[in-house]
Amino acid sequence: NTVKAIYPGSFDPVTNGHLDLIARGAKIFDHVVVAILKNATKNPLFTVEERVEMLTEAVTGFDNVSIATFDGLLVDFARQQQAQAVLRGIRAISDYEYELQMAHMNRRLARELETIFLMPDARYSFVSSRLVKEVFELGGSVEGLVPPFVIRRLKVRVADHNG
Ligand code: COD
Repeated sequence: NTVKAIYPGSFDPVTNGHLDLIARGAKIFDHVVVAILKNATKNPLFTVEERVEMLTEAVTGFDNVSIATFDGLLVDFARQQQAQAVLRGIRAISDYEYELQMAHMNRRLARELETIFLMPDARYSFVSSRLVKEVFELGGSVEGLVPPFVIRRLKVRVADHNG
């Protein structure tokens, strides 16, 4: 009996904090599906296709991690994938309230699905996609917080934006 977990998110872009969590999940579960939400209301910096490409590159070293996209309810996608768990990261107390709300709502929608929280290495506990984008756009270094190929894509994207 194999145990499959869905690791859902926006991943705009993937950070080393996400990758730390993927590595921890890959040790525990037989299979981890990283699932990118397609129809987020947020105004994304990278298209879903670009995010798939970056995540695919980021997980080449894992043979039990795959990348997928989804829209609609997470619980419907999890059922369709026959996953038993949803993997989420908790960086600090501030993440907890939002995560708890989602976990309870998802439990109400799908009682068989468990949400599992893992904490990243402390050196990634302050890293978020939002801050990475903000710091990079303002000319700060994000070296060590995202993979090198994400920095390359950020450079291209920000150069495009600035004409
Ligand atoms: N270290 C460790 N973990 C991290 C780090 C870090 N530095 N940064 C982020 N994480 C974790 C986050 O805590 C989260 O668990 C995960 O990585 C993904 O992060 P994000 O920011 O990309 O993901 P979100 O919060 O935008 O994802 C929200 C969902 C897409 C999961 C949610 O909106 C959803 O399920 N939507 C589908 C519709 C639905 O079912 N809605 C009802 C939900 S109850």
